[in-house]
Amino acid sequence: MKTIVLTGASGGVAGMIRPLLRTNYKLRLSDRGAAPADLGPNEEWHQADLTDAGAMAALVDGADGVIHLGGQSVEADWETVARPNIDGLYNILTACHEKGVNRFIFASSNHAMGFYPRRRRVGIDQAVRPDGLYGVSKAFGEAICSLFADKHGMRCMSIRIGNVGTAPLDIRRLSIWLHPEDLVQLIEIGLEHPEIHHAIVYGASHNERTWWDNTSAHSLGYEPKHNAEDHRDHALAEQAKIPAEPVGDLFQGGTFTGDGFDGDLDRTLNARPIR
Ligand code: 15L
Repeated sequence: MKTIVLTGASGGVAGMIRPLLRTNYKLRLSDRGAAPADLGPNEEWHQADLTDAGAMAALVDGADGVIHLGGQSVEADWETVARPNIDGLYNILTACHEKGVNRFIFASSNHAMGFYPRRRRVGIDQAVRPDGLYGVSKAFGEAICSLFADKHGMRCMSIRIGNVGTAPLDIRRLSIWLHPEDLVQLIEIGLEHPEIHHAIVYGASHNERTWWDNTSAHSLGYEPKHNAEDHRDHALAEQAKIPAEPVGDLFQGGTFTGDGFDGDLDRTLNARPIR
């Protein structure tokens, strides 16, 4: 069995995918916080902070790959975002390079592209349009994974995750939802596919209302099993409880785009595509 490091292991997404991953891999779980209460078979615990380069070197030593969910997972001030998501990501990638760990799965986010209007279909060939400092850190993450693939021969996958859960939470999530089983399928492609260099894929299930062209994932064999539309009534009922948002409802990134917005709404919405 391969040994795979999972960062952010005490978080919500990790909690949903660990039971599926540990049937196929020996997991080395890591987080800066407390260990998950439900450690299972094939799981061992290593408390470590991404900002500690020495701890990252020890963490990845002897592993076959890394699933990097760790770091700041929502919008925050620059210091809070940059320490784990910029410096920390650099630390763990450098540790992988030094220790010969060749596979790296990066949890990117839809928020790297959040300022694309909902009416636009986007793929992996358009320029990034981050919707906050968190989104900027995810665009940086994709760039540094590309660098480590090109310059150091690593095999990386950046998954632009939509929203992970057992059901979509609102109308926006009907377009971007990702069932944990489909996320695990993408991760296993990233860990195993022989031809990956740096793949950018969308972390989305088979959603009828998708805004994303996920050809890059499908060409690697991704066949999502879940469809947000099967949970349509639940999502629409939840949406009815949420107030309308003049900015957030127009863009793919939702509330992240309206947070602190004092720009030119018409220009942001109608800007000519860069490509
Ligand atoms: C993300 O990237 C966040 O980590 C998650 O908490 C959600 O906000 C998600 O995006 C989303 O866009 O729904």
